[in-house]
Amino acid sequence: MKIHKTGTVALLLMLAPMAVLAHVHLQSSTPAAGSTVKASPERLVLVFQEAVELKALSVQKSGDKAPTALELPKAASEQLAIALPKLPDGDYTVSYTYVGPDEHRMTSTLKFRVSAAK
Ligand SMILES: [Cu+2]
Repeated sequence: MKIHKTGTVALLLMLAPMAVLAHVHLQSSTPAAGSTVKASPERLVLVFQEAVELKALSVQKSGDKAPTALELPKAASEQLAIALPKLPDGDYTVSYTYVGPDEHRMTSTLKFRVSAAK
C-alpha cells in the first residue's frame, strides 16, 4: 500500500508540469506566413510565445527536389533571426523543429512567396 501511494505521488509530479505548460507555438514571423515579399529576404525571423531551441531548420523552393538546411541559432530564444540564402522568385516552405520549455519536440512549416512582380 505504501508503494502504491509513493507511485501515485511520483506520477502526479511527472504529469503536473505537462498540464500547466501548453505547447509553445510560433507567434509571428518575418516574412509572415502566407505573405508575398518583393525581394529575397536577408533573414528569417521567428517569434515564439516562449524561448525555444531550434533543432532543425530548412527552406525549400516549390519544385526543388530537396530543402536547403539553414544554420541554427546556438542559443534558445523567443525571437530567432536566421540568415537566408538568396531566394529567387518562387514559393517557399520553411520547416522548423523546436523544443520549448515543456521539452516537447515540435515540427511545423511556414510558407511565403518571393515575387518581384506587382
Ligand atoms: Cu508541448
